[in-house]
Amino acid sequence: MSVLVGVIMGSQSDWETMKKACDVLDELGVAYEKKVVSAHRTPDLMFEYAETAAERGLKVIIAGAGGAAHLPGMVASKTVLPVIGVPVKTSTLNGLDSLLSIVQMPGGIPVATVAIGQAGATNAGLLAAQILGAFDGGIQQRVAERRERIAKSVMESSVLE
Ligand code: RP5
Repeated sequence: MSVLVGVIMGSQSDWETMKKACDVLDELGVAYEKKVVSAHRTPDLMFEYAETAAERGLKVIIAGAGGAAHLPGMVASKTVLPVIGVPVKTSTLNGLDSLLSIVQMPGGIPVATVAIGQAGATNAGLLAAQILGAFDGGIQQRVAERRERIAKSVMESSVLE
């Protein structure tokens, strides 16, 4: 199975959050790779990763970072693949710093920004699968089935007394 999604993060400390994106991709049978790539600590690696991503066969990149979260935007500036940015929650500013760093891209270089923290990482995995699903009926079907399972579980577990 060829690797379609690159999941990158600025630090090992982001893994607890970014694991949620990988969990979804595992669940939906989407092949991915995962790697720590830091905009500030390993800038050359970041540029190399972004510049070679498309030729290596990746279709979507999920990039998570916290604080001065430049990774998603800088990667987006060096690839024409869609980039989904995950703002990692920080202890000092609760991830608002991460969110604003990622979402406020200048016109011309988009980053699809999801919510702060683990819910955002889950949605990043789902959004990547939905993008791929537009061209792959199997993936799209599995996304639809996942939604059906969620709806069923909500309806079965709602007890308001
Ligand atoms: C960012 O700085 C990373 O994405 C991480 O969220 C944050 C803190 O990194 P560590 O100091 O925990 O390695 O680049």
